[in-house]
Amino acid sequence: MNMVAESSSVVVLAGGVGAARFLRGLAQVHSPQQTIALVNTGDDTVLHGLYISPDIDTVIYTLSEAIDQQRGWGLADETWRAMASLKRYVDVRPVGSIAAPEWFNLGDQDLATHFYRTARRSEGADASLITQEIANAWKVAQRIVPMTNSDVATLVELSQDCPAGKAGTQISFQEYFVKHQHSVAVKSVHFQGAENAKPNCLGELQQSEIIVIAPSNPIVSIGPIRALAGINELLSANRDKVVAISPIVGGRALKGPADRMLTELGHESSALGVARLYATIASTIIVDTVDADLKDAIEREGLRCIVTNTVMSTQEVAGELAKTTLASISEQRK
Ligand code: FO1
Repeated sequence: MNMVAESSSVVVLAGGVGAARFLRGLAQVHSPQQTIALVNTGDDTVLHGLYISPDIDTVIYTLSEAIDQQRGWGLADETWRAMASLKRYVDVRPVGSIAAPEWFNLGDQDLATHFYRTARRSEGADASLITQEIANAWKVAQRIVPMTNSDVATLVELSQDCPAGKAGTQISFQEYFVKHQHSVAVKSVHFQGAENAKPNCLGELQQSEIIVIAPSNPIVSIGPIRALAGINELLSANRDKVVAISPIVGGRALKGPADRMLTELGHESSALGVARLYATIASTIIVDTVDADLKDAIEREGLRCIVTNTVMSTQEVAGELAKTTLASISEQRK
């Protein structure tokens, strides 16, 4: 296999769990010092006055082998005593108060990360620096960078009246995902603040040998990164070195609501639907073996299609997928 030189830089556009598993595989086959993960922060939220950055923390905890494998978020061997104590306040909080939000679970050890991020923000440190410090604390060698240092919020518009609110109401991503268990129908998604937010790593993206779009939700994980000023144009102009991995396998998302969300927003919930979303910004897409029959249709959309095992149930599969991903672009160059 024609591998990418260890000295070449690779930038991975990343969401949460799928991206984190891919990055762990990439660490087996490519120098961590030459790898940058540019991570979605549209899911970020403030609860209890604490700044919480779920995708960043999922990536860092996964790369340091501290993640709870079963849940895919938070820390292994976690305890929940602070959450249990919070319940005492639920009965006394005034109507309309956002105090004691017991629907979002923050583990006792995980809380330390949110304390640290919040305290450093209050001292004026920016998101890139704080993320670097947290990654250093967890001994992560890959460079983990938030997509921007500005606040961007992914908002989900409800398509019908439901327990989350009236049709047309916009709710935050975490209310959609965790509070309402992504069970409410979506009309549109908006990335508040993205148009004025300066993206991080524009130079690194331009200079990198390869850009990988991780197997993350194309709408709410990769969408916010694409919405930042200049990113989509940069990807289009560098399409030859962009390779995407489909997060949809056999028509279904392995985790989260990507399949339903694609359908609700008028796209096809399949690797072909994902290929269409990425056709202008990626020259190559990697799809799972169960979707081998979609290869011809995908190639008619103008992308090269590579078929391999994308379900990262073991570290070995993740390493092989990373190897195939890097080789897909270097082979194209030959
Ligand atoms: N996901 C849940 O489904 N329920 C939770 O209570 C929850 C808490 C949580 C706390 C910290 C953190 O970093 C992530 C957390 N997640 C939780 C996961 C997270 O909200 C989503 O998986 C991502 O935002 C989607 O990428």
